[in-house]
Amino acid sequence: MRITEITAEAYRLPLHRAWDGGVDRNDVVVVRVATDTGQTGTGFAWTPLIGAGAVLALLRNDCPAVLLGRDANPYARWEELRWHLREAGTSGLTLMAIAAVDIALWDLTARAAGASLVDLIGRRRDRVAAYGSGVNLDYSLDELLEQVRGWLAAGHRAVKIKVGSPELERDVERVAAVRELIGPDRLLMIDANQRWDLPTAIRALAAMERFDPYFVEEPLPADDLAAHARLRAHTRIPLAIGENLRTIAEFETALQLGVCDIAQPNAVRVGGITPFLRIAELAARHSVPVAPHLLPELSTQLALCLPRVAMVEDIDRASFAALGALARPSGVEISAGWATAQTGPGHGLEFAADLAPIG
Ligand code: SMN
Ligand code: MG
Repeated sequence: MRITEITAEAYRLPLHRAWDGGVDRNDVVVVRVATDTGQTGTGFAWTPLIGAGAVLALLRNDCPAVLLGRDANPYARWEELRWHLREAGTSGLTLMAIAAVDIALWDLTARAAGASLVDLIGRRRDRVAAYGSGVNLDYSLDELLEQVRGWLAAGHRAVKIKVGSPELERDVERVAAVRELIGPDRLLMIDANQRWDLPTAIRALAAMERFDPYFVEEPLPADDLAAHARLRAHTRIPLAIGENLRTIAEFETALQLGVCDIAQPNAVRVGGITPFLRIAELAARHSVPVAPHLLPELSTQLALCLPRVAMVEDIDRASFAALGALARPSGVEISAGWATAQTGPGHGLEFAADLAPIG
């Protein structure tokens, strides 16, 4: 199957309620690939706010040269794209653009085989635990508890809330209130989104340990792995990192340093399904489970195939379905705290035809 056409378009998906820091939308860059055998595949890049225009430009201006006329094999095309784009960087925006193509090629390969993406990769389980998650540091305590009540009503047995307030007392009050609300048996995770420095993280985690966090996510600046190693000596709370690691090499270093107890690659940010699966294999070799970051519709499908998996993130009203981005249900469902996928051929994500293009 040779690639005959590649198109890319960017769309803006307004959030139901803005996230901290003025994030009022998610942008998605949709790629469509066609072959000489009449097969098609759809891929996407995603970003909360920054970079969709740059990713679109890379896809339109710089990717066709190494795709048109070539075999639609995701592994081979991934290596070539990465080499071809290296002078624009080997991380960040470049990987987001490669991800869109890679996801499209996996979709195309699965559809050509008449298989779901999950069956093409290799289904290891029929369901994976999901957790309720929100970007809620700016919520009042009442709003936060209301949000958590909604997750409990939806059947979640695990929830994740933000910490990293300017005042530690505020965080402690919120973590205590959520633990009280969910009871001792459900899992409570906390996410600091890199907001602490080392002494603050040590203090904060000492104060929060009694609420039994299942993990603390991004306690420190993501690129300071040495600081994570120092924090490790001060806390028994497992460390979850990965949403701001990009390359396979970065994950390998974090795993080797022993500072990543739960790995959280984002399938778009790491460059697509091809590197995501390699990262998951590396994590499994270090006895570390993967909790894919966001993108519940794709993350669920990947999680069903991984050697070691923790949970998938059910992000509050920000799945593609909840943002109104899909033409029809994807076949991925999160219900009663479990995520499942019955997608039919490919990954099942068909973007709505009436989304408004950016620019
Ligand atoms: C998060 C990061 C980026 C966008 C939305 C939410 C958050 C999470 O850190 O882990 O859910
Ligand atoms: Mg996070």
